[in-house]
Amino acid sequence: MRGTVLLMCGADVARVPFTMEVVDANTAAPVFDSERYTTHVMETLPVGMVVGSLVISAADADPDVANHELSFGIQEDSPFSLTEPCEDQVMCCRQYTTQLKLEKPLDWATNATYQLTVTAQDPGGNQGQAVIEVYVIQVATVSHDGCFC
Ligand SMILES: [Ca+2]
Ligand SMILES: [Ca+2]
Repeated sequence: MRGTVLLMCGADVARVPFTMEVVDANTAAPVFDSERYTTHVMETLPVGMVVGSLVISAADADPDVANHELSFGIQEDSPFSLTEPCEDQVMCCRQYTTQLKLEKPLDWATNATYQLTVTAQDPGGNQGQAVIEVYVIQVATVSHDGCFC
């Protein structure tokens, strides 16, 4: 913002131009595009692969990168991790996206569903939360003795 300020001292008057810079404060918290995500994963998905069917995204309305850069995390112990966030400009906000990545083999017989709490956090510690439900799809395999399990 630019303007002119009028300085008066007795009969002397001076016009002094000024420029005012408005600095962004960290006033916005991350918001996910959905409170709940659901995805299905084959139990044979190789470790290291990304669950391609699911994209998790959150946005922070603060314009300054020091106030809107988001990091993601999963609260529970699970066979999944999250990929490095990707940044995108969507409408007025910066949006960050991440995906689930498999870190340990899945076994439908041991655990057929996972409920994960995912958090998005800005550099100031403001947080948003969402839930991811992962349904493991059983894949019939034949063992050495010929039985399907
Ligand atoms: Ca702000
Ligand atoms: Ca923020």
